[in-house]
Amino acid sequence: MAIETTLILCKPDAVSRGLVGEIIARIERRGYLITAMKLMQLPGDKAREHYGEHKDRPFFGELVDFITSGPLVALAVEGDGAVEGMRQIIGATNPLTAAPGSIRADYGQTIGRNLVHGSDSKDSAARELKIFFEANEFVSRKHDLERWIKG
Ligand code: IDP
Ligand code: MG
Repeated sequence: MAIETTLILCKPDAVSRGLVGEIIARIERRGYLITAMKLMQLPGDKAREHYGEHKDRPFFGELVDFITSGPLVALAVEGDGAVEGMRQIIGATNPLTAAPGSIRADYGQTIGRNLVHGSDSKDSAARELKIFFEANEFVSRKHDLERWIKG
């Protein structure tokens, strides 16, 4: 067992289209546990920090404008191999090449409006979770983990 926590964002397009419940349902159905959750509008400085790895890419400005354009829902998601598992549920970056059954394939059309963010590694998850949550905003799902995941 390698219990990990990853950062998931329901981006502003997901909130605007009313798809947050659908996304959370898929996370819960997989058996992952939500340990923190927040509806917020991201300030520009945090958006630039979150997407720092893309700062030299031509789409960086658009990316920051979009992620700060309206409310998003940030989630900390815990489970066995949750970083890779959530990337699988979300699907490839471009909805056109995302696997059928993934969120991006089922609900997305374009790379710039692909609905969900998921951390791409354990190191990214640790870095990104700190941008969105304070330590005291996480709850323990220890008992659910024991009952449903480790059981
Ligand atoms: P990921 O979200 O699948 O990890 P990244 O390569 O980290 O993909 O890119 C971050 C976000 O930037 C993507 O989710 C997508 O919305 C946007 N993006 C990535 N590549 C492009 C592009 O070529 N044009 C426009 N937007 C892009
Ligand atoms: Mg990424």
